Amino acid sequence: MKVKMILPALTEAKSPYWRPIKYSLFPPLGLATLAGYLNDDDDVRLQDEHVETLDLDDEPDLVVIQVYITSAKRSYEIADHYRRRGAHVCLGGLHVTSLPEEAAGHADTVFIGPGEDTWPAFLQDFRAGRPGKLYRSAIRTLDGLPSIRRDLIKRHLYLVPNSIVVSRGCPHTCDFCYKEAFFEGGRSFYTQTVDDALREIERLPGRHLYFLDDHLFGNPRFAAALFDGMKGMGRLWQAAGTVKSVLAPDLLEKAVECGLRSLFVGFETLNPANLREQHKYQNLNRDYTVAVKRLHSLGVMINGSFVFGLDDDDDSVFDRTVEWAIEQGIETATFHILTPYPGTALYQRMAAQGRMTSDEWDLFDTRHVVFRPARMSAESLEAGYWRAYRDFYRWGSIFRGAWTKDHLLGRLRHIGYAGGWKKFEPLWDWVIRAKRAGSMLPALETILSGFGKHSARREPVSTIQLSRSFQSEA
Ligand code: B12
Ligand code: SF4
Repeated sequence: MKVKMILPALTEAKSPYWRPIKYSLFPPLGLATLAGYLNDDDDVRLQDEHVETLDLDDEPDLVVIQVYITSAKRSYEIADHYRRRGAHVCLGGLHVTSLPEEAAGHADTVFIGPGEDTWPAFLQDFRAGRPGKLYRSAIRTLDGLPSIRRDLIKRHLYLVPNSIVVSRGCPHTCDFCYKEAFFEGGRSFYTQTVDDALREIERLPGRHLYFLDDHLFGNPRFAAALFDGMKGMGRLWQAAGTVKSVLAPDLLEKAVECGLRSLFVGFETLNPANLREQHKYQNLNRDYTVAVKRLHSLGVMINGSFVFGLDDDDDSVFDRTVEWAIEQGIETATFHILTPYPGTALYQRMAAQGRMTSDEWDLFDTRHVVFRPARMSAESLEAGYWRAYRDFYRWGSIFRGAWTKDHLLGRLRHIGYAGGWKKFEPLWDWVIRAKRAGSMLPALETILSGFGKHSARREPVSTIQLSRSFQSEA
């Protein structure tokens, strides 16, 4: 059987003028996971439109497309094209789960939720000549997964070819997050066994890893055992975690011991009223400053994530947030405009209040305003968002942030990392066009390793400070 798997890109990722590095970071892990269920004699081809031009002249029997909200329009175009050519087209992923009826207009089969149970069931039906129209995931486990088909990934096209996920979902339920909708009808947070996770890590060549788990620290027992198992492997790794998990005693130290060097932290907002509004209770009453100090004292760089446009935000939110992030010495920041994804509690609330202003899915990219903000105009929100990026990544701000570190290597590392992402964009553009993103990995590893030596000051934040800020509510 000839199988074609496609990750379609949003327009910006294919721009002839400018290619941001973020679209050449990670390979399509979801599709490579699904490819593991195919037979050895199936002829499978995996294409990622973010990094290569799609070959649409082929004639596969089965086409599998992963649909994100921002690439939905493009996904449907490709799906229609292959259906006209007589292929059986399967659509799945986050956006299909949010709006299965919309997707069904462009597919022979649609899939709701994660694919580890539905995809093998479909394959069996398809081979037997009786494929269903809709498959809904109900069994949530990562036990006994077939090997991810990493051989299908064109590693040299990605800066971070070693991306990995060892869990699915997250234990929390923030209103703006896609995760409750995606995992509806079953468990919404589960992990691999520690042994399976370690085996997958061992398959990955080189030193660098990026855990794409929503919340790698979400199950502390699993995380602790994983970090113990990774000790001595000589890895350098990055991941995402919550403020709460950073403040929890011991786990972070274990993570650092086995190679954690940079963490994506969902601060989201500095305003407790906004946190309550979004049911992001795990961030409430946490001292963000202590969390930042704790990470920095252990030599972990921070990518802080912030959302603008929450109901308590007014025009002052941009400058206040950027200034705070610079003063804290946060190395990189990711800003988002609040985006209500269909299927989320936030979307339902906004729709009920008549505040949704767009259903152009291409615009749901966290850079456009698609709802009516409560305390500022849509124009101010969009302008403030872009200003925040400009202000945070000015050389003056980068140097100011770097100078919060009290040793030279820490400062250089800060400048190298922050500058590397945003100040050398023409270089990234060139590297991507030359199809050499993978060749920049050694530079990333050097910066993460603190220029070859562990850059942590090893000055733990005092235990009293920590236990005050880590109040053990759920
Ligand atoms: C890595 C990542 C990226 C990478 C690359 C994506 C890639 N190569 O796959 C980059 C940096 C490019 C990226 C960019 C963006 N991203 Co992003 N990203 C992620 C992240 C962190 C991990 C994705 C991943 O690998 N998951 C692990 C794999 C195993 O799971 P999976 O891909 O979901 O696949 C499983 C299922 O979905 C299902 N499945 C998927 N497809 C199909 C198809 C069939 C037929 C079947 C049966 C099953 C199936 O089965 C798979 C196995 O279970 C997710 C968060 C998350 N946890 O998913 C956000 C996430 C996907 N991103 C998101 C967003 C909003 C964006 C951006 C718009 C952000 C921005 N402002 O630029 C852009 C645009 C993306 C685009 N191209 O349209 C949202 C998507 C929301 C939505 N409703 O679509 C997410 C969920 C983050 C969030 N919490 O909001 N992203
Ligand atoms: S903590 Fe992050 S991943 Fe978990 S529900 Fe909230 S936003 Fe989503």
